Amino acid sequence: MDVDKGLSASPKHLSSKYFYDKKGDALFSQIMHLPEYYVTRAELEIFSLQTQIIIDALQLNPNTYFELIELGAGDGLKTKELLRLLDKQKYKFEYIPLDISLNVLENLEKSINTDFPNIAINRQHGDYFHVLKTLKDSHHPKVVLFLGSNIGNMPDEIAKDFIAQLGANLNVNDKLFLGVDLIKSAEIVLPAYSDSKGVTKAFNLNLLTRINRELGGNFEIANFDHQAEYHEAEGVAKSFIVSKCNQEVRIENLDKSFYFSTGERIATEISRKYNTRIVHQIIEHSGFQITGMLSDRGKYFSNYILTKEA
Ligand code: AVI
Repeated sequence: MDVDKGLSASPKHLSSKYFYDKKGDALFSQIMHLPEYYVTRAELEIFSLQTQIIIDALQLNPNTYFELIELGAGDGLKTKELLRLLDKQKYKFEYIPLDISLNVLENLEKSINTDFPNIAINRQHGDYFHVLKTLKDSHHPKVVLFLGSNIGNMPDEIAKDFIAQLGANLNVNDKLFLGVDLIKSAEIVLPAYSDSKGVTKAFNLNLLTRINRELGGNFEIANFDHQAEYHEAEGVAKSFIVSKCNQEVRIENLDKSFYFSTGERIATEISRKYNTRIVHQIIEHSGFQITGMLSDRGKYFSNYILTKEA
């Protein structure tokens, strides 16, 4: 349905949430290690060098049981830095990672059980909006981690709505630890979304391979290219799939053909970059206040501590 709607629209679009099948997970994992993709490294630096500062900023009480919920947990690389210190300092908590990919969650659970046998883990499979409703079921204090600038893949209005819903489902003093990529020059941002090895290209075009496999499409992948765009004034990196020629593509399960002209683009992803003004806009009317902020030494990335107020 989404695919039909997106490819019938003008301009055409496909949702970035469909990037993450098994191949997409593996490609994103590669992206995180690319020299051009500074995002993961910058946030990992914050988690490795400022772990105690994070714990202090979250105002956790070692004797009060809490839930550590991670939205879009991925491989948990950064979170493990925090888990290690919480475990060492004998905090009482349950780690609840949520991800849209079951494959990613299974791997994460295995590695947490191996690395941290004392930490209770309760994985949740689904999309972000799904977890919101389950939050109210428990009355323990909560820390929600939303890292990696994952929020940047939502248009501002959706992000605002999401944070408001999150706020409405949390209690006073609960925390949202939000990781955002900061607005910076195109010289730095653009290569992160159009790397020299073509991994991001493969990640983007995998959407078409997925439509071929799951919906009986006949996309000729070589007839499409990857394109990234970023203007510092706007602060949003945008990814597109571009048709290299005039062509028609048949999608059997939709019983429909779609026409692409040379140079025509399918919008596939936005990655918003932030500053404190934009974070303020996004949390407006959500009941959250900014009560802290940490950055890496290069000032590429920030983690905001948002506290739910009365
Ligand atoms: C998951 N997300 C925050 C990544 C980003 O930077 O927007 C996805 C990504 N797309 C291309 N490269 C990485």
